[in-house]
This record gives sequence, structure tokens and C-alpha cells, in this order.
Amino acid sequence: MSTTSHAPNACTPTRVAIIGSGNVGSTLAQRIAERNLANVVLLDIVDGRPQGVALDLLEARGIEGHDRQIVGTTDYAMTAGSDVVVITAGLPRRPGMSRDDLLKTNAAIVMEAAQKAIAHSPNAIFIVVTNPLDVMTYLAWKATGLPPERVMGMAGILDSARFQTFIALELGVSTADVSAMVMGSHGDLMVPLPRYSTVNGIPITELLDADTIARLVHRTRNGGAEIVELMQTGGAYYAPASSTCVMVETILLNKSRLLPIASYLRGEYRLSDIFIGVPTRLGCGGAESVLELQLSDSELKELHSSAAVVRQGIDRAMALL
Ligand code: A3D
Repeated sequence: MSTTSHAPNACTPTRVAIIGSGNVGSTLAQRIAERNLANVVLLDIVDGRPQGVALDLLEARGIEGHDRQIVGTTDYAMTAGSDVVVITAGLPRRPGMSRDDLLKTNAAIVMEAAQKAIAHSPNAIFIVVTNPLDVMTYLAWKATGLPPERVMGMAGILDSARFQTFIALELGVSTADVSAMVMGSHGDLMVPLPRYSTVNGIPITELLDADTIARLVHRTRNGGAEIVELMQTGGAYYAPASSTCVMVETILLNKSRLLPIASYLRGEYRLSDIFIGVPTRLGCGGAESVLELQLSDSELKELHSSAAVVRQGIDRAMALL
């Protein structure tokens, strides 16, 4: 059979660039391709790693039933024209490394990644995953020079998913019936909100006693550390990749979902010039609007404590760079 077409190829497939092809980056590439959302360019500083991961994923296409292109590279030129750029590049903390060392190292990696990626994809929306999340999102925003709506961090969806899971397990109900809300920074001072966490519309404060809720809140705050402790050699990546994929899908399909993501604040919750986890309407324009919940005094105080840690991190990172 021979087919000849002289028509120009008018199709411009959507493309997602993933900077950092480690555990989170490669799992995210798998999720995106298998959900048939976009073609994927995996980039890493280690030559061979992204190419190998991409080829491995590509060879599963027939079995998984999609035709998405997946390429691996160390060259930012290959990411050109991406609709979404996800930054997962960075180092985990190593023995003997202080938090400042990690902050400085990841800050330099994220800023370089953001600058190089925006140079090739000026219309992209940026999602940051690298830790410390809220600080790195701020730096990526500075590095790209983009309007803040087009830069955001992934954490709240993951933290809320953990809370949702623990609530469902505790009550013995389907996870599908549970909706959970966690705001604030991605760290020990995140702010799970039991009042806004429900089982088919019923707040969990009506279903669980205060001690049980406190235990679930503690487990949620400790969710990342619990996995690191079990694995010893690394951190979580399946649920982080799933959470990031939700953001990619929401943007590419313009779903206008209301999700907790690290968004830029301009006075909402009495906070300014900071990225932190808040419920945000997410769509093809990026973080289109922030929803300001009526927080109680104690909830607002917790959010402000959380923001104070982010602010310190931003100041330290700026001073170290
Ligand atoms: P890992 O598997 O180590 O992958 C990181 C990758 O980044 C490695 O392949 C590195 O080679 C690569 N890399 C390092 N420097 C550069 C550079 N300059 N340019 C391009 N690539 C580079 O880690 P991971 O995938 O498990 O985690 C990645 C990041 O995400 C870490 O900072 C984690 O702490 C963070 N993370 C955040 C969450 C949140 O919920 C916010 C969850 C899970 C992981």
C-alpha cells in the first residue's frame, strides 16, 4: 500500500516538557502518555537517562494502546514549543548536607531550568515540583519573568490526596466519596482543613471525633516523611506524579477545576508576593483565580505560620544565590 499526501501537516500536537527524568519525572511521563494527554519530552542533566526512559516508555505504546511520542534529551532545544513545562529537577538531601546547601543547590538548578525552558517555550505554563516547593515555585517565576498566573507549584493536590486516603481508610468508605482540602506550604506546617473535608458533602467533623481527626492530620503532615522512612533510599513518586498529571490534564483540557495548588497571592488571605497552597481555579490560562475561603482565626494563623516559613526560605534562597 502506498499513501501520498501533499497537504501540509496542520496538526500541532500538545507537548509537555519534563525537566528532570528521575523518579517523579519518568513516572509523570508514563502517566501523561498512557492517558493520551500529550507528547512528552524528558530532559535530564545525566546523558542517557532520559533517552533510556523515553525509549522504554515508547516500547510500551502498543501494549498500552496510545501513539504518543516520548523523547529523551539533554538539549533544551528539543523542548521547544512546549505547552506545559514541569520542573522536577533537583537533588534530594544527602548525608552531611544542610538545608541551606540543599536550598542553594536546588535553587540554582530550578532557576537554570526555568530560564532555559522559557527561552524555547515562551507560551508555556510552568509547574514546579522540586522541593522546597513553595520557594522553588517563587524562584521559577522570577527566572521566567512570566505573569504569575502561568507559574505554579504542585503540592496541595498530593497533600489533599493523602488526607483523602487516610479519611477513607479510617471510615471504611470509598475514596471516591471523600473530598479533602489541604492548604499552606508543602511541609510540616501545611494546613489540612477538616471543616472543608467531606464525605459526600458531610464534613468529617460530623463523622470523626477530634482525636481521630488530629491523628489523620498528623499523618497527612508527615506523609512524605513516612514514605522516606520506609523506602530509605528516596521519596514518594507515584502519588506525586499522579497529582502533577492532574494539573497537566486540567490545563491542557481547560477543565477549570478548583484545586489546591501553590499560587501567587496578591493580598488574598492577607498574604502578598508569595506562592503558597490555596484553592485555585486552574485552566488553559493557568492559575486563573484564587478562591478566598472564610478561614477561622486559628486556621488563618496556621496559614500565616506556614507562609512565614516560605518567606524565610525565599529570603535565604535569594541571599544564597
Ligand atoms: P530524583 O529521582 O533524584 O530525580 C531528580 C532528577 O533531576 C535526576 O534524574 C537528576 O539527574 C535530575 N537533575 C539534577 N540536576 C539537574 C539539572 N540541572 N537539569 C536537569 N536535570 C537535573 O528525584 P525525584 O524525581 O524523586 O524528585 C524530584 C524533586 O521533586 C525533588 O526535589 C523532590 O524533593 C521533589 N518532590 C516534590 C514533591 C512535592 O509534593 C512537592 C513530591 C515528590 C518529590
